[in-house]
Amino acid sequence: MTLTGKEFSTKKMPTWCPGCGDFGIWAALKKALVELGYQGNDVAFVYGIGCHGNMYDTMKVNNFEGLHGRPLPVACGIRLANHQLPVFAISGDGDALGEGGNHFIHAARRNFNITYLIHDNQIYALTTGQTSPTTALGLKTKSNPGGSLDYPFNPLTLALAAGATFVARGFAGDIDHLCELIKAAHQHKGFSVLDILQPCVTFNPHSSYTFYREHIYKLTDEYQTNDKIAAFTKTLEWEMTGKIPIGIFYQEQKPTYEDEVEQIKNTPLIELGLSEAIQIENLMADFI
Ligand SMILES: Cc1ncc(C[n+]2csc(CCOP(=O)(O)OP(=O)(O)O)c2C)c(N)n1
Ligand code: SF4
Repeated sequence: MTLTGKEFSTKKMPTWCPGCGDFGIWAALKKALVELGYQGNDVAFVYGIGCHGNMYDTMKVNNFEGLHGRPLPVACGIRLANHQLPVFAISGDGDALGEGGNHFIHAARRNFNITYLIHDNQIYALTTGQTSPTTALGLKTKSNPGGSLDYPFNPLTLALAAGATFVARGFAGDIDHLCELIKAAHQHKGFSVLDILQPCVTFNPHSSYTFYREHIYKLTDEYQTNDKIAAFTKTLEWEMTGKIPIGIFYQEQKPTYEDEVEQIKNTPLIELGLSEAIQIENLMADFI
């Protein structure tokens, strides 16, 4: 494997712990950007707060680091302001599914054209190891020293139920495969969810590279990605059998939210003059 994408690196070195799965995601993402033919100014990235969000310092693209749990509202806003600008949103599992869970559901059902990468290390890592929505039942964490009492939920099943039009799972320890998934997710027109199994070597020994390598298998071409019922079943395979499929679970074509907004159908909002974008006189007439 050749690592590419130096043109997307800033001069700052990542602050992640040695061995962190975020390195694999970072490498796969830069490789994907090169292979998609982008330059840094062609794309916008939005991050939540967490170890995943620290990627902000290292990526030479249009960057915005929002609040914890809130990258999606910013990403949706960017798409509405300029739907010609491709947008990637970067979250952790806590960010996407805990504090940001509400945004996740509604961005999915509206089908915004956003590539959503969830660094799923099954822990709140930046805050040093508390239980997150995907933490395994019984895992001892800083917030549950006696073992987590919360049943974890499944980001892929939720994404399907909420209406995401592209649903996939990748592994930070397989950079080439992850790169292909990132490209496929990005080339999909609509809300693309890519849940990435990301070992946190410091705070989650349960979800290690070894554990994943022993349990993961790749979906093959025989698996049909257009059958939603089959996709639901496939997303449940891990909890039912212990085997962990990675690849594209589901994909469908639907109009995006941006496609349906009358005012920006032909021209992005940022290119409309104020008088074209807002007809304030007509609005004011209602009050006079
Ligand atoms: C609005 C808000 N709530 C909570 C926090 C505290 N906080 C910062 S990072 C974090 C957890 C991050 O976990 P996750 O999103 O899974 O990302 P990771 O660090 O694992 O990549 C929390 C709770 C915050 N900074 N802002
Ligand atoms: S704490 Fe975990 S997720 Fe954060 S940088 Fe270290 S290994 Fe990575």
